[in-house]
Amino acid sequence: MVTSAEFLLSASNAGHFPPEGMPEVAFLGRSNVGKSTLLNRLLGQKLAFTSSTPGRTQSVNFFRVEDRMIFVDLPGYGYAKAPKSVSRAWQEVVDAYLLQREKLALCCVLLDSRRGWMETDLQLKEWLEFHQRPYVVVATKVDKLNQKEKNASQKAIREHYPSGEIIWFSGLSGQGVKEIWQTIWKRTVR
Ligand SMILES: Nc1nc2c(ncn2[C@@H]2O[C@H](COP(=O)(O)OP(=O)(O)OP(=O)(O)O)[C@@H](O)[C@H]2O)c(=O)[nH]1
Ligand SMILES: [Mg+2]
Repeated sequence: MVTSAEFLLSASNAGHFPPEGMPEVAFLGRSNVGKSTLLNRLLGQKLAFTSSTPGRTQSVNFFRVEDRMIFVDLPGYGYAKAPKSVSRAWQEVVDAYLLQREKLALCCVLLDSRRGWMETDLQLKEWLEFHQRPYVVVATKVDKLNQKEKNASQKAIREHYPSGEIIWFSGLSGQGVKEIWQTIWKRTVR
């Protein structure tokens, strides 16, 4: 597993992004979907700030993972209560990140397994496909579903994502951590 990881910096605009170097893995998804929780689970330590209050992560946070890669915790979108000025700022910094970073090796697109694709998720997916950014879908909070609900969720996610990889993740049990690491390793080997 990971032997060392550290918080690097938090950037509220593109001017504060660190210089590019190691391959980057970005965590994207709606507010409260579990991005920071997943990142902490992968690293085996609580480096990213998590909260039951949506909209907690408001800037782009960079974490160094050994001397191999950078994890990037992006602020969540689709938080209805966010003022317009905040959602515009969000859009700008996230767009800048996704457009500019040449070392972006993989985007983990997180969907709440109870909700599947929401409108904003589909917009993000189209955007990633248009700009040819590689991504994988992580369905979170799977501990909240029984088997029947999980089957229904899988079917719903597949409607907009017929053949790509779906990884089922639980921040409670750690289910999926191994699979997500396998995918990350595959995409980040230089
Ligand atoms: N049961 C369960 N709860 C989870 C899971 N993942 C996250 N949570 C909870 O969901 C809430 C939000 O988690 P965060 O990781 O902070 O979500 P986020 O996507 O980083 O949110 P923002 O930073 O606001 O965009 C927290 O209360 C977590 O404990 C999961 O897999 N299962
Ligand atoms: Mg967060």
